[in-house]
Amino acid sequence: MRKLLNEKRPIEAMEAHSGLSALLVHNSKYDAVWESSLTDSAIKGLPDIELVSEDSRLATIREIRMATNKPIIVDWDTGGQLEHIAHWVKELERVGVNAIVIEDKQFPKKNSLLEDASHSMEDVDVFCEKIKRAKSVAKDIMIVARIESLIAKRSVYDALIRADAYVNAGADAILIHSKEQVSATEVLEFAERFKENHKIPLIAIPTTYTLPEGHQFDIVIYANHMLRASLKAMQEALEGKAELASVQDIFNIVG
Ligand code: SPV
Ligand code: MG
Repeated sequence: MRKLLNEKRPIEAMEAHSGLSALLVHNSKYDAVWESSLTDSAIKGLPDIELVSEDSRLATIREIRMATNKPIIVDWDTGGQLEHIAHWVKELERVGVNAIVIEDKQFPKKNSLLEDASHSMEDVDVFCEKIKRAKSVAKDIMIVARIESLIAKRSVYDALIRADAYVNAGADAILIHSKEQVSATEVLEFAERFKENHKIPLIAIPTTYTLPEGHQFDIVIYANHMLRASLKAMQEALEGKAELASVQDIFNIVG
């Protein structure tokens, strides 16, 4: 991941939620895999509320690691309890994860894109302690601090204050999340001001907005596209409308 960041900007990461979807991403133009809490929950028929167990998440991550040697960025939600975070960072690094993202909401978080959800932000000092504990055991795995100020309807200023604190706590990269519709105004303003003071990589998840050419983000995550594509295809198949892949297409991918 760190090597790739020296070679290419922006890195583009595509979501995968299974061995099969990871094989498809492996054979695509995308540089890295995003292992999403939303899609890893949805594929099990569950809401994205930190309900899927860590062991279950790890099993999916292992499937993905078997399918591709591209970098894997894992969405580890809030990171859970402060006392547990070091354990999970070691475990994720052991299974071959390249970057772990933890977000500054309180456990159990709700999905950031959920309409009308209220979100409780974590105390800045508590979140900094999570970053420090994660960093204290990380060897090569990157620790990414994800800022949810804009999701929680706080200001760009609040996000910038948090970013300073998280960089000082040792974060290797910052992810600024937003669900601004269509225009990317607030993340672009954040990026411009963040880049004035910090050199570490900056990450965006443009699900509800589009980034313009020449943006300053170092990693761009397409967070749910493989699951959304397969959901639509499955619904169309049930309505008798879909053009199905052949069984040979499956053999061609998995052998
Ligand atoms: C995910 O893919 O699980 C994410 C991104 O965390 S979002 O769904 O936009 O919160
Ligand atoms: Mg998530």
